[in-house]
Amino acid sequence: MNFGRVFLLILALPLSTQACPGLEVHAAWVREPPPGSPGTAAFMQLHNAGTSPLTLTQWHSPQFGMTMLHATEVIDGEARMRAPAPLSLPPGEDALLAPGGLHLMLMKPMQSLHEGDFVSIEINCGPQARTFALPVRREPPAAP
Ligand SMILES: [Cu+2]
Repeated sequence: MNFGRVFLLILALPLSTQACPGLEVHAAWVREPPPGSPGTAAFMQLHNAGTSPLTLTQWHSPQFGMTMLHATEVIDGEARMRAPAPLSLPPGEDALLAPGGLHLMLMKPMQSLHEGDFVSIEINCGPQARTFALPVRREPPAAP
């Protein structure tokens, strides 16, 4: 049994359950920001275990001044980031936020963060939001 994975799944359980029915967050982590860094990024696998489509419209963390979903694109050999449309998650579908692709940009940290700390992330599905606690790590969690 892989206790590391079980630990992560437990940590990613929602702190509130009213909104975004069926929304699951797996293998989530926030990259430990280098000292003096203006920001960092969060990665996760999102899953809609519900029976209705979910649209993730806004992202917020009380520990950062600015939080936004980003997509990385390589244009003329240069990686650029842009804000994608709100993320649609049909029932049974997954969306992967991973280094080099979709990611949650976390800018203007309010405090220093180190491996073992947690970042609170609110995900809005329409007017309501669910909050998840994401662990800060230096390296990605091992693949499941
Ligand atoms: Cu970005």
